[in-house]
Amino acid sequence: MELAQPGQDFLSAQSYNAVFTVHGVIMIFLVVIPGLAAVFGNLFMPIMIGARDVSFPKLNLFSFYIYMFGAVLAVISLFIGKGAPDTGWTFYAPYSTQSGSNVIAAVLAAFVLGFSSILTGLNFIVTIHRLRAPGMTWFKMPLFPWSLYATAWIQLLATPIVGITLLMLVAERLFKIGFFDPNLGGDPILFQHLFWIYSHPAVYVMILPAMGVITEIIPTFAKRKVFGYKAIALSSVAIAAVGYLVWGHHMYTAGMSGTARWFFSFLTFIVAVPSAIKVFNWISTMYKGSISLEPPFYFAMAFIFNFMIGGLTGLILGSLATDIHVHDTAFVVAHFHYIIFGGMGFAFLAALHYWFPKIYGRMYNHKMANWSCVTIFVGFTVLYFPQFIVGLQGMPRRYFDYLPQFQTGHFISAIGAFILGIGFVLVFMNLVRSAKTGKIAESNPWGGLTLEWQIASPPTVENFDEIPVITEGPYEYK
Ligand SMILES: [Cu+2]
Repeated sequence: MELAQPGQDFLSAQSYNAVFTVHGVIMIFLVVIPGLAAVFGNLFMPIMIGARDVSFPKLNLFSFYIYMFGAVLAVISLFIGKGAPDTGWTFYAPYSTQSGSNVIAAVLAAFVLGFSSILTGLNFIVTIHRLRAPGMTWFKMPLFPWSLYATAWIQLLATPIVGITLLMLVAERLFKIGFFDPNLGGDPILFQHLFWIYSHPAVYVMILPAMGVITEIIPTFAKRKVFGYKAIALSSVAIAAVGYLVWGHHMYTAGMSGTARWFFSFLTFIVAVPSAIKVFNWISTMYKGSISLEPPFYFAMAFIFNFMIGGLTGLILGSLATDIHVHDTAFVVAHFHYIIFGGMGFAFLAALHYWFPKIYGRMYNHKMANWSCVTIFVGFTVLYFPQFIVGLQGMPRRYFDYLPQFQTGHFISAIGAFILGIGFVLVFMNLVRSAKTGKIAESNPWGGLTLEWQIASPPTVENFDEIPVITEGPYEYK
């Protein structure tokens, strides 16, 4: 709304900075990182591998409490002390070491939330190693658990790095220890390196479970055995591994050596390969399938479409020459939201509509779900696509005001935001109402072959009366 037209409308420049910072902190650390893995992973990963629960249920509960504590701290940071943090969710030094706003509380919240992420990752790794049902070899495991397994290793190994980085920032602010501030003998580029060594892999914490969900939905609705099962399983692991090595692509303009820059660019192109393999496999799975057009399938199609645009524009950002032009413009904002909202967000909605009847034992209104999918997709496209264009034209991101020539794109985006909002109201109304009063759903309304569809809806406390013995692969549609 602030950007719908040039000039100051609703917010001061300072509050605008605070609003996009808080938006970033809440969405990244409280919604997108834990969203799919913690919600649907906890609900369905144990069932899908034939287990009664995760390996350490109490640790699981503990990490939920840590999450709630971190969430409260993050929200409190908006209101106490000297005002909401204004650094952007990346907390870049040296500004974050000097800003008069409430940086320490927000940083500590992110630090606390990291423990929740690490403990959940640890729990999932142990569960997948130790609790798979008899006969479920690694390559008979469904692909959503595979994606969570790859994600869990990132959570376990990468999160401590950002934890330490944020503590260094706090130490610098409180005790004037010179890590990042050149005036104290520090180096601000060091912060960017440490930050992105975690935060690039963190993008895969967000997107890998999304890919896993889509891989569950497409075979079910195409009634086809998934194409290239092993390639999809191993590409998750490949993405997790190579994803550690590409952090420098956030820093092409930060003053790294030419050698470092082309090397990071090269590795970034490599990590695109396993992602492309997945898209290829999804499309091949649908080929000659007998497709039933249900709401989860529509959300999954919207995911693939958005993810392809997000992925291809990622290549533009991964190339040195083009990145220099669009660095720190609205183009980056558009790319990021295509991956995270168009990708992870749509996958979350797909998962919600796919597993809803299993979770509540009730079915929602299909027509309304389809309309909400269309509304959200239209709103999303109208909101974010113009940002590619104003970005290419040179509109810097995170600016509270702009020159008149950027107005058309911003105005269209503002309209899209309202359409998007209406779409979410539709989803919310449909699902909340149906959770209480929807038609009773069959235990397997979509004809899924994975284990969660073979038990009652909603599942009983320990999922299975008797642990199943696995003889076939997860998507054996003949
Ligand atoms: Cu990155």
